[in-house]
Amino acid sequence: MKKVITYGTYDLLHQGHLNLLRRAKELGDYLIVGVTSDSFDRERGKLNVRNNVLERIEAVKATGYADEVIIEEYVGQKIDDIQKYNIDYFAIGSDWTGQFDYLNEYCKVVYLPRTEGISSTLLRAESQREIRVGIIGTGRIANRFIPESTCVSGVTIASVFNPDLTEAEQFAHKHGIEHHTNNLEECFNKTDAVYIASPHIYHFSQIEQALQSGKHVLCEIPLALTGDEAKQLYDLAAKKGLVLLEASKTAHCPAWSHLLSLAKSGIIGDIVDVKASLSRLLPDTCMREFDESQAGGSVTELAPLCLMAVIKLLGCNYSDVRFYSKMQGGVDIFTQAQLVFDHAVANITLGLGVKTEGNLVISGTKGYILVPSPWWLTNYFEVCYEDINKNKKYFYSYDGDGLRYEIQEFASMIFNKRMDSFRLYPNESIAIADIIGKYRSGSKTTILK
Ligand code: C2G
Repeated sequence: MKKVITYGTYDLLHQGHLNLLRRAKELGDYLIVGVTSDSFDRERGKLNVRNNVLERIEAVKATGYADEVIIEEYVGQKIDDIQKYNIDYFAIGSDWTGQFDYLNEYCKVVYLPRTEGISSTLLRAESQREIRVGIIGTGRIANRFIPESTCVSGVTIASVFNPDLTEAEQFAHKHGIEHHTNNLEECFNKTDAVYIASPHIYHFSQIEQALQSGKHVLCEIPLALTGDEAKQLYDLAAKKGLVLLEASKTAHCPAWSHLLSLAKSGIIGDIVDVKASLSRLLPDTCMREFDESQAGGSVTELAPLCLMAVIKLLGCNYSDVRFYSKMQGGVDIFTQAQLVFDHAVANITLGLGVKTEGNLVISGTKGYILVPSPWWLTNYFEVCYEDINKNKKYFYSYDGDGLRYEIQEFASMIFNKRMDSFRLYPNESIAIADIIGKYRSGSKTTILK
């Protein structure tokens, strides 16, 4: 019996894929099809895949050509599979000609003719209108957002808003954006969705106005300053059938997603303790981050990412939360928060005026996971055990400024009319805002001298 293997993403399965699979099957008696996993595709730069791995596997099975479907998860797997399954032929489309010659050492490599005039990329382009995005606010993060957005297909930056027209104009000029304004309504008229990167105190009213105007919203952290505000906004988005997503960039990066699945699958046993730290000393105290009237301080600036980690790992049902802060000029330059769950505890340490190691340690009954500083730009972590021979290190790519992953998820939610993201559900985002609100109410805080 001659065995054939082929690999692909098979997004929006089309005639080109069918022809390829038929020809591959005709090469032998038994066809194995390797379908790329979502994380493997993300890693190899395929950010715009529309169907998830389960949908893509189902589509391949439905063709009737595959005798067996496997998942391709890592570089180098092809060599392992060919040997493991005793493969005679490795088949792939002619667009890859030459690139898999190294497999000739293990089996015969056949490049099959690619079907012209059709591709997943074309189908994606045809089935989607461009999402015109308006940028609200022109600060540091907005400047990083623009180049990142060009990595995500289907997204165009159509307008930029700043209450100061000259600043809006400068930003538009710098990034080649055709429209700029100091009038929010005008920005909404030019766009389908907005990215809100304005100072914290404007988030609530700007999200509300955008949703009322029928625009999808991606909002920088913190999405809101109290749980009630966040809940109102998510309720409004649901009522309007619009996407509202908190731009918690770590929640969307590939390494973090994998870390979470590993931790949740029990590789370190039951999680009993989570410690996350984030500190950033800023050059001068005149900045917005130190301005009480602009909701500055360590908690509003730095807590959202640490709280995201705690809530994704331990859930939203904590029984108590306490804060310890060091204040300067009306804002907390250092805060440590302790969250108590019935099964675990969590500590977050935040500093705008106190420097500390910015790592994340997740401790469990069988071992622990360490994400070294800067943990929030997750690209590497280590799973550690009592027996250090069992320790394992995981490396991932974290491309550019890492905002492309959240932008891709935002676009995918809009295209697929998906109202929530498993990466950060509305109730989790509300819980984060609620903890920030509890802190700001002051009732749970001890001030350090
Ligand atoms: N294909 C084709 N004709 C098209 C489009 C695709 O013959 N018009 C072939 C490709 O050459 C490939 C298969 O269909 O053999 C799957 O294509 P994709 O889903 O685009 O996957 P790809 O990125 O090529 O993945 O590591 C190699 C990858 O696993 C192959």
